[in-house]
Parts: sequence; C-alpha cells; structure tokens
Amino acid sequence: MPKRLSIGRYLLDQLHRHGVEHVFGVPGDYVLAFYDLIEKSPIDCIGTTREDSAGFAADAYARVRGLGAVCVTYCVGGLNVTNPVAGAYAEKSPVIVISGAPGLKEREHNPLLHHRVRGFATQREIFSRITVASTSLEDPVTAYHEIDRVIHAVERYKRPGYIELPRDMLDVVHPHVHRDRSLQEETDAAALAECIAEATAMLNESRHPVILAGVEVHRFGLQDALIELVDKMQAPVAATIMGKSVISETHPLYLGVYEGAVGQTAVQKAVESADCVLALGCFMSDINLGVYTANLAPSRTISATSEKTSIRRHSFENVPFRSFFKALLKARLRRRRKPRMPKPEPTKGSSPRDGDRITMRTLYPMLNSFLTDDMVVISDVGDCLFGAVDLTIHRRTEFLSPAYYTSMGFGVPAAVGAQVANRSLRPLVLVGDGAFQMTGLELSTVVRLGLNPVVVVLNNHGYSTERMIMDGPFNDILGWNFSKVPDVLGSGWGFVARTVGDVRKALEASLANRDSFSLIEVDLDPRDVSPALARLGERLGKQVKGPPK
Ligand SMILES: Cc1ncc(C[n+]2csc(CCOP(=O)(O)OP(=O)(O)O)c2C)c(N)n1
Ligand SMILES: [Mg+2]
Repeated sequence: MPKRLSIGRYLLDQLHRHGVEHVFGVPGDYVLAFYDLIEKSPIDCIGTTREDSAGFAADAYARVRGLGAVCVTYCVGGLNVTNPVAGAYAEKSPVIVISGAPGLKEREHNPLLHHRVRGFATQREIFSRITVASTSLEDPVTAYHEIDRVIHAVERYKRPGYIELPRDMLDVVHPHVHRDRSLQEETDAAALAECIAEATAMLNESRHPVILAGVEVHRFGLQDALIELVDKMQAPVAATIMGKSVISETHPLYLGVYEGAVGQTAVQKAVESADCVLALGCFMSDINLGVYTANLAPSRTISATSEKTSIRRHSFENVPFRSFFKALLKARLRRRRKPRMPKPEPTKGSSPRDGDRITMRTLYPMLNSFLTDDMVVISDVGDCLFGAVDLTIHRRTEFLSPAYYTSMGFGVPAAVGAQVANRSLRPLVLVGDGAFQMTGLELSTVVRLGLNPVVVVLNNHGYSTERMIMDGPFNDILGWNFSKVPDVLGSGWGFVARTVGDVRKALEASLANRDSFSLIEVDLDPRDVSPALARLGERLGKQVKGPPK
C-alpha cells in the first residue's frame, strides 16, 4: 500500500519518478523549508547566481533529459523566471516551476507581507498565462491530484507548468491514500486510419517528396523513428532551424537547414520544388520560415505537430503527433530509388592562413572541424546563431538554442543545464559579447560544479544583429576584458583570438583542458557579419518600420 506522504514529499517523489534528478534555483524564506526537503531527497539542488539563469538551465536540462525543474521564492524569484519560462513555452520545453509562497495562515487579515505585489494570487495569475497548467496547493484534498495534473500536462504538451506551494502546506499530510492515475493521450483510431490512408496515398503519388523535420521530433524522442522513416521512404530530409540536429547532419539523405530565402539556396530549392512536403513537428515561426520568405504551399503539405495534424487544407481531430508518426512508419509507403542530393554550397574562404584576421565566414568551418561526437553545441541569440546554421552537427540532440523565442542570455546557463543533465556531454557555447554580459557570469556555477564547457564569445563590439536592422548609439556596449573572467572566478582558462591561428590554438588548448571551463574571446571586426545575418538584416530592416502604407 502506498505510503502517506506530505504534500511537499509527494511533489518531490513525483518529480523524481518522472526523471528529475536536479532542480535549479535560488532559495528565499518562503521556499527555504522546501529546499531543506530537497536536500533530504534523492534530488540535487543546483544553486545559480540568478533565477533567470536557473530557468535557462532547467530548459536545457529538459531538452536533454525530457523534464526540468526550477525552484524559486515568491515574486522576487518567481517573476525573475518569467522570461525563460515564456521561452520554454514558446519553444515547447517541459519545465516545472515550483514557487514558495506565504503560508495560508499568514495571509489572514490581508497583511502586506514582503515580496507581495498586488493580491496573493498575482504571481500565479501571471504564470497561468505562460504555462500549460498551473496550480496553488492550498487544499490538501486536491493538492496531490493537482501535482499529477500539472506534471501530466507538462509531459503531454511539452510546455512549462507552475506549482505554487504555500509554506505552511509543505508538511500537510492528507489522510486518504492517493494514487497517480496517469492520463493517456486519446487517439481516435478511425480518424488516425483515415489520416494515414490519405497521407500514404499522397506520399506514394508524389515523385519528389521531402521530409521537413522540426523541433517536436526531438521533444517527443522520435529521432530514431525519423531515421527509420527517412530510410524507408528514401526521401531527402531537411530540418528547420529550431529542429536543427534532430537528425545527424552527416546522414546521406540530409539536405541542410531550411529557412526560406535566408538559408542556403540549394536547400530552399530542394524543399520548395518538392511535390509533397511531409512536415513533422514543425512550428512555422517567422525565423523558421526565414522571415516569411519560405514558400510551402498547403496544397502539397502534410503537417503533423502535437497541436494539429493536417493534410492539404483539412485537419484531423484526436490524431496525436506520436500516434501519427508511429502509424506512418507502419504504413505501406513506396520505397523509391535513392534520390539525387544537391551538392553542398562551397564555403568561400574555407582555407585561410594562420595570420589572417578571423571572420565569421572563416570561424565556422574551423569550429566545424573541431566538433566531436561527445559535444553539445549551444548557441545564444545573435550572429552566433545565424552562423551556426552552417555547423555540421554529428549526432542528433547536439544543438540547443532559443531559435524561435530568441531571448539573449540562454547560452552559458544552458551549458550548466545540459552538462548537469548529461555529464558526458561537453558543451561548446557560442555567445555574443552582448548576450554574455547578460548571463555569462553563470560561469560561477560552472566553477562550483566542476563543469568544463568551452565558451566562445564572439566579440563584434556591440549589438550587431540590431545594427543590421537599425543602427544607433543604443547598440553600443562597454568593451569587457572577457578573457579575464577566469581571474574573477578563480578558475578557468581565458584566451583572446584575433587571427585564424589564434583561434585554432585556443580551441586546441581549450579542448585539451578537461579540468575547467575555457573562454575564448574571438575579436571580430564590428562590421563583420555572417552571410545569413546579412540576408536576414536586409529583410528585418524593411519590417521594423512596419508594412508599407
Ligand atoms: C533578452 C533580450 N533582450 C533584447 C533582445 C534584442 N536583441 C536581439 S539581438 C541583440 C543583440 C545581441 O548582441 P550580441 O549578443 O553581442 O550578439 P550580436 O548580435 O552582436 O552577434 C539584441 C539586443 C533579445 N533578443 N533578448
Ligand atoms: Mg555583439
């Protein structure tokens, strides 16, 4: 017979059962007793320098392991984590936010307790808008069920959830025995059969189908199924930028990242000239679609996501993404002859000399040559992300970035989350000087935990992405001695690289140094941008002033 656990213990027990072994956050008095409970549980608590870093770390942890958690105090902590949680919502990353709150008894007579904003429910109301399920555990009769409800919703929709824990509810034990009744996602078998029959007919009739793989293939753990489907159909496969690395980029049928006119022309041609596009787990965001330069006609598209499954212009109810994917694998799909693959575009300037000034064009092929199978490449937002489109990721889960929500500050904290999630992964972080100034000092946690990411700071002296859209003094920032950060933190190796040779040597030394983090400041010309950013900047520059009147 299951033991009767207190509400706090049950919450930790359930998180652990669902694969959470680490919780990120900063304590505060409203959540201290819960922190003490975490200490006594099999879950490890990872303290970060700020709550937003904890949020980014939990997001990366969730992307690598399937579920992540942050634990924060009331309002000052909780509201600090709204931006990463909003990002996790937008990009479908399953993160659970646990926030302490004033005890129910303390709230009698409506006192002005510290950290309170408006009403006692204000923080929960805010989170209800940026999570898929939220609750405050105020009633012992429903609390256990509420914990299950939030965790199940997070797992099902791969979006964040919010659990608020008034501090005097932590040790409350409800006398009834509670059992978790896991909810199964419903599949309408008849609708699924009809949908698969139609999809099969459309795919078998097509002469040149292309698969477009998106982020949900990764979130639902369908990477192996994708490879099986690609091999079965012998169809070329492209990835969206959010889905980059869902399939090994060295797979013989891999085309590259499809991003409309912003991406490589050969990939654009291959996808847009296909007579049937099978889009799996793709969210058609503006960046995914190359700021709406993509041309994917609905009349030749089959699209399945966790939110909608549609063929041409009609959609099917109760055909969940995973069921669709698995059924398609079993369908009688015509195996075609090996398609002719477009040749990859030659990268200009790919054999630079050691004394040459480093540029975005020469940096990425060099990084490519240093990538190994045990690495996870993590990109922040900025030109580092546009340049990263041209990196060849060897295995599949190895590229993490906030490519849709595009919040700066993701990179360094995400390296903490990814490496805590899987110690055998070595993070290679690509981050701009501006984004590093936001959360780069989370390297403090890297030192505390003995992690060893290689952090490449692309110092183009300001907000280059913004400069491409509209320039002004607002894009200037203070120049930091980035390579001196190890001195501040008392650990780590720092390098400044100006030339191709400097970068090579710094990368070699950093990768050989497995005992601490390394930081390589790549000093770039302020006007130097990647080819993809140059193309994108042109388009965004036109849009920033609104549509033509
Ligand atoms: C949290 C956040 N604030 C502001 C922005 C707007 N923004 C997008 S790119 C960018 C500049 C990034 O600068 P840096 O990290 O140096 O990269 P660069 O563009 O120079 O390569 C800014 C401010 C953002 N995306 N996220
Ligand atoms: Mg910059």
